[in-house]
Amino acid sequence: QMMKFAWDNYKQYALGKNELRPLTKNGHIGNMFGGLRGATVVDALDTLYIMELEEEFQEAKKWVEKSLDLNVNGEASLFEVNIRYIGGLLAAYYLTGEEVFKSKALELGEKLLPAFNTPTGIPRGSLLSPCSGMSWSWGWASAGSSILAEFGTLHLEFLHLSELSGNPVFAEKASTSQLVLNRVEKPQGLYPNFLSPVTGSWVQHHVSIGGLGDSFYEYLIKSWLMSDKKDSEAKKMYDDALQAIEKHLVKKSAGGLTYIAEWRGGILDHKMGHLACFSGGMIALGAEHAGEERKQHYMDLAAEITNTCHESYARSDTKLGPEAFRFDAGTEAMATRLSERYYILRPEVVESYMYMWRLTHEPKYRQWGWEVVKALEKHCRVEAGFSGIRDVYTTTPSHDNMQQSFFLAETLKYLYLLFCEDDVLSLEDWVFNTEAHPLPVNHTNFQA
Ligand code: DMJ
Repeated sequence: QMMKFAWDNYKQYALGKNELRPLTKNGHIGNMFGGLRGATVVDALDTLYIMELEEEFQEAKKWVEKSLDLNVNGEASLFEVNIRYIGGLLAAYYLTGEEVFKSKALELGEKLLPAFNTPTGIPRGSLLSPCSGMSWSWGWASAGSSILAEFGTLHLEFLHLSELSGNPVFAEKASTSQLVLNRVEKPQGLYPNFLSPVTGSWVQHHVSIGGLGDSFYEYLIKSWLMSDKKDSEAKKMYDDALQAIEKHLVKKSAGGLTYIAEWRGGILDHKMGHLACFSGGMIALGAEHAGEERKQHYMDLAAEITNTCHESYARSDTKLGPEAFRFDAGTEAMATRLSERYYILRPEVVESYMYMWRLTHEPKYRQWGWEVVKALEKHCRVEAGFSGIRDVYTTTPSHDNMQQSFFLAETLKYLYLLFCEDDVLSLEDWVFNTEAHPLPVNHTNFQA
């Protein structure tokens, strides 16, 4: 019902725009996707399909067939286009077998290739009209650098593009990034967030498992799983990275909460972003494939981190979590800055509940998920859709007037899967890209 409500309102007020503005009842285009439109349609396809919202899925499919125009100009984010559009189209293809999704994914994939024309093969973050072949680094990223979570989050989709097209170029591009990262020297074994696509060296020593770093780590373990456990380079990189993270960034608060701090040139910032809360699920997913002596240890670590993220929700008045929470000056798992109190319908905490449920079957994860459902209904549902809120610490929150496309792609999908049987998109046969689009594990034989 929540998905139907979110979709129906998007369709009524914003179909063809990227996102719905539920208060003003109109559409939002934004600046992440260049000239591409319909981000919510493409992000919602697989969720509508698995929820058996047949009529709504057909509406979305029809829009893709008739109106998803890929011959567009404008500054687009390689990362966002990849995880939402390519990921969404690939998942829709694998779930339904409908050719239109495959051909659109391949056509769009071709248009992303100019971003990789750099001396190292590490792509820049942003690309203009694909036909112009121009790409550049984000103005806000340090000294022309590329961002770890952006260029490190291509592997899953690009391997499938090669598999489906028979053209190895996509897999080669993604593997080059992995190779460069594997070879570069890492401070204390950690991966900083900014790397020069020209020299292949780090530009700044900021390490985070939240924003700017997050999905790079996720794609290492998932690349290995998706390759049917053949990509041993990715697995080793994941194992080594997790050990370094645990050694240098994982801390326990005075109140006994385990969290992952950020690292700035050797100095710890005792802050955890909402984005970093995906890591409970990731560590649990990797745990059963760790060495015998570390399996239980990693499951415990995953449970502790997920518990901390739950605390960040439980300690707020709305029972939704802030964008970032801190462990300093007597504060535990709460935002201390006004600018970090908002919640924009993000999925990471329920994502970890879903993995923890599937891997442990402890009922508390379903209970925690249900708390989120109730809080979303109470504080984020407005007359024409769901909206983010500006302050999780007040029960009369002000709404931000944005129904993010990832709410339909991820938050609602993970909540649904939390209450499904384990064989609905089983973790043995599917890996979820970082936008929760399911891609099949390759039980046959493709390799980068
Ligand atoms: C999503 O687009 C993806 O999950 C991404 O990896 C991080 N940010 C958003 C959701 O919070």
